[in-house]
Amino acid sequence: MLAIIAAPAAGSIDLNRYSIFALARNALSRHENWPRAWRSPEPRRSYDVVIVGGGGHGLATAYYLAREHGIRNVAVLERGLIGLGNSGRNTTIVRSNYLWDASAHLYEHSLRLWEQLAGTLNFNVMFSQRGVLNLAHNPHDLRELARRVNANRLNGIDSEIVSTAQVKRLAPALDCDPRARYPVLGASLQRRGGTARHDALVWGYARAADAAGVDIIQNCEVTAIRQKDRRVVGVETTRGVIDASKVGVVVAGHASVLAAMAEIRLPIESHPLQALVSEPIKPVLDTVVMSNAVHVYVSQSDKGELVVGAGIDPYTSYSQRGSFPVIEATVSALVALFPSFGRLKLMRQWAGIVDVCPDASPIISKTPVRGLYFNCGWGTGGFKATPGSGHVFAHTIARDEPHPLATPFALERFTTGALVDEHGAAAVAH
Ligand code: FAD
Ligand code: PYC
Repeated sequence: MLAIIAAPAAGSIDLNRYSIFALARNALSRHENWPRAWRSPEPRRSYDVVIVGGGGHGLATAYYLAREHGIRNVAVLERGLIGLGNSGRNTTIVRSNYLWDASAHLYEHSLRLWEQLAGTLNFNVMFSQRGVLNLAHNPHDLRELARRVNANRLNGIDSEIVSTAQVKRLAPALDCDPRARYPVLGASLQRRGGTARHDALVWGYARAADAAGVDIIQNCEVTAIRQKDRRVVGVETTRGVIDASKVGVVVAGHASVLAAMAEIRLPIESHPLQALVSEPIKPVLDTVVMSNAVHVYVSQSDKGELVVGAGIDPYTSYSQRGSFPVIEATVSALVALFPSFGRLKLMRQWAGIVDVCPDASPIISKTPVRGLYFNCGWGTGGFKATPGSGHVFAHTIARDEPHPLATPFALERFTTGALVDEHGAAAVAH
C-alpha cells in the first residue's frame, strides 16, 4: 500500500523508484529523496480563481475546476497546512441516506464519486463500504427511520429496515437484550455507506490538483476580500495581495469570519464538535453504528481504535477544545449500548468547529458580490460530501451559475423559506 501511495499521479511507474528497495532507501536517508506529492510554490500576483481553504472541499473544488472545466490557473490558499481543519478531525462516516430529494440527490452524487475515487485520483482513499446502521430504540424512531428509508428508495438510494436479530448479527457487541436501557427495536441500514481515510482524501485531491497545475499555497491566511463596485477583485493575505476575478470560499467553521470580510451575514452558528478514540483492539465491529436517540456513534478504524462521537457542544465557540460534559455523556451512551466497551481506555479526544445552518443543510451559492462564491454550512456532515461538493462548486464557479444539484442550496432559501430540513438525517451529531 505504501508503494501505491508513493506512486506518481499519472504516467508510467518507475518500479525501481517506487519498489520496496526504494522505500527502504528512503527510510534510511530520512526520506530526503522522497518525491514530494505536491509542489510548494510561491504565490503569484494573480490567478483566474482563488479558493480560500485547503481542506478536502477546497482541494476537490480546485481539482474539478482544472480537470472538468479546464481552469488551471487556480490557487488554493490555506492559512495553516492542508487537511488540518475538519477534514483531518472528522470521524469519516460516508452515507447518502438523507430525507429530502434535494439532499438525497446531492449526497448520492457524492457517494457515487466516492465509489470511483481511488481510481479517479490514483490514490488509495481507503473507502470501506462496511454499512451504516441507524438504531431505533422506540416505535417512534422506527417510524421515522421507515419514512426515511422509503424516501431513500424512491430516490434510488439503497436503504432498508433491518430487524433486531439482523442488527445483532451485524454488531454482535451491541446490547440487544429487550431489557437493556436502550432496547434495539431495529435499524435502518445503508450497505453502501461506510468509512474512508480522511487524510488520504485530502492528499489524494491535493496531489491530483497539483498535477493538474493548481498552486497549493500553505501558511497563507486570507485577511481581507477585495472588491470594487460589489465585484470581487482579489484577496489580501499574510503573503501579499493576490488578484482574482473569482474567489470561492470553503473554510468550514470560519465561513462567517470570511463572509464578514465581504460585508455578508450568513445564517450560521459555529459550534465545537468532539470525537474520541479508544486504544486499539482486535476487530470487534465491522460496521458503523449510530444512535440519534442515545446520541452516540461508533466505528472501528483499520488501526483497531474505536472512533466515537457525539452531538455538537451546545454553545458557540471558535476554540477547538470541546467540553467535559459532552465527553461524559458520550461515553455513558457508548457503554449503555456496548457494555463491554466499558473496559477500554480512551486515548485521545479533540474537537473541530462546525458551521451549522438553521435547516442543517449546506450553502453552495453565489453571493451579492459578483465573482464571490461560498460553500459552507456542512455542519457535522460534510466529509461524506467532499467529492460531490467540490464537483458542484467547481461547476458553480466556472459557469457562474449553480450546478442543478446545488440550486436548492443557494442563499436565497433563507429569504424564500424553501428550507431543506435535514435535522433528522444529519443524525447523531445535530
Ligand atoms: P476544513 O477541512 O476545515 O477546511 C477548511 C480550511 O480553511 C481549514 O484548513 C482552515 O485552516 C482554512 N481556513 C480558515 N480560514 C482561513 C483563512 N482566513 N484563510 C485561509 N484558509 C483558511 N462529516 C461526515 O460526513 N462524516 C463524519 O463522520 C463527520 N464527523 C465529524 C466529526 C468531527 C469531530 C467534526 C469536527 C466534523 C465531522 N464531520 C463529519 C464534518 C466534516 O469534518 C466537515 O464537514 C468537512 O470535513 C469540511 O471540510 P472542509 O474542507 O470544508 O473544511
Ligand atoms: O454525517 O454521518 C454523519 C456524521 C456522523 C458523525 C458525524 N457526522
